[in-house]
Amino acid sequence: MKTAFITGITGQDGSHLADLLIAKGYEVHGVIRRSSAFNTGRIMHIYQDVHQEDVRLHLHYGDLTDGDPLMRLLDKIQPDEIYNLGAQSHVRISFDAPLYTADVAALGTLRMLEALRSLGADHVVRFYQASSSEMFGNSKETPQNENTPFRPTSPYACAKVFAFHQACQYREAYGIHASNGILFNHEGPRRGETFVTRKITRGLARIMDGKDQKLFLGNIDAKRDWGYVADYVEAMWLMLQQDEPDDYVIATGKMYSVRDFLDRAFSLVGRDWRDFVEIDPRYFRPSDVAELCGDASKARTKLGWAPSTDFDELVRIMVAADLEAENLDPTKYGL
Ligand code: NAP
Ligand code: G4F
Repeated sequence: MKTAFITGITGQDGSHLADLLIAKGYEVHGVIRRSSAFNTGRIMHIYQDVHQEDVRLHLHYGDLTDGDPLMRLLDKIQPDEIYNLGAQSHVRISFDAPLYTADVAALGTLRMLEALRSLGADHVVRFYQASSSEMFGNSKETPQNENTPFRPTSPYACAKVFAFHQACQYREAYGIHASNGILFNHEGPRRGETFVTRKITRGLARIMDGKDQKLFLGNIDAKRDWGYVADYVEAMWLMLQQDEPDDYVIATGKMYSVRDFLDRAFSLVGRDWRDFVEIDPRYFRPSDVAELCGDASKARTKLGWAPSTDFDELVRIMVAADLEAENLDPTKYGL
């Protein structure tokens, strides 16, 4: 049985990756942070309907800002694969908390790589680094691929560029099997409520339920390449199954604006978003990435990876899930 170690297991991607690895027969260890509120809601279902002796999910308290305990954990668990997904992952918030964002996303990655290196050469571990399309910033090239230069435009993106290069450097200097997944935006019903797609589908469901009258958004002209999260965690796993470590863009190759997302989501329930959406300057960023679109040809060829879910289906899945969460019946709208 293989053993995996996941930072960020309580987040959107970490929870889907845990589902995938458990289904593949792995024993999964995850780092969780102490929180004043319950923060394991996305992974609790893994414990349901299984006998205690069958539980292959183990949670450990830790933090990417605190390196020594991470080192001790890795030494104790001796994982075969490490997925470093933990981060302050909100781009807008990284402008308010730049040092903290860098501490977690940039130095946190370095702490993980040092912890891995301390395991010694006799223990071969494969390392996945959660790199981001945000690193391309306002790129001069469209679509972006593995050779496109980075032009980061936020503290978050700068931190991720540092982490990307650190993973490459440990690969070259120490022969570590470290791969970067340069993932474009990926979404689903477990997406954090303050990212724009989920904010829209949750806001729409609350409007339909009569709880809210308005939805306040920022730059709705921004364009992103949005995919479905389950496809993207499969790509992470595929990268660590390769004999050689490498870096891969993971994307759908199709770009839509926030306006397009609004159009699609509201029309599914027979509403016009213009009647409900107001622009609020609070949600604008000091600098924003106008558009991102990825070219995942390398992943297609080398990993055999392809996205399974298109934009319309992604919006449908998210709207249906948020209607259900509000105890509204999605089938009433044919969803
Ligand atoms: P997310 O939902 O925001 O989850 C982030 C995870 O990191 C959570 O488990 C969070 O714990 C944990 N975390 C935050 N600060 C930490 C710290 N100081 N120490 C340890 N753990 C910490 O993000 P996601 O969407 O799943 O994304 C996963 C990773 O992929 C992130 O690194 C993100 O930057 C990157 N990424 C995401 C996308 C995307 O479209 N989703 C695209 C490219 C790259 P709590 O639950 O306790 O907050
Ligand atoms: O949903 P977003 O916050 O995602 P963003 O900034 O693209 O970052 C996400 O994807 C990255 C991959 O490229 C990840 F690395 C990162 O961790 C995160 O998962 O915003 C998308 C766009 C932006 O241009 C933003 O300005 O939507 C625009 N937007 C418009 N109104 C809004 C809002 N974004 C948010 N969060 N909230 C709004 O009200």
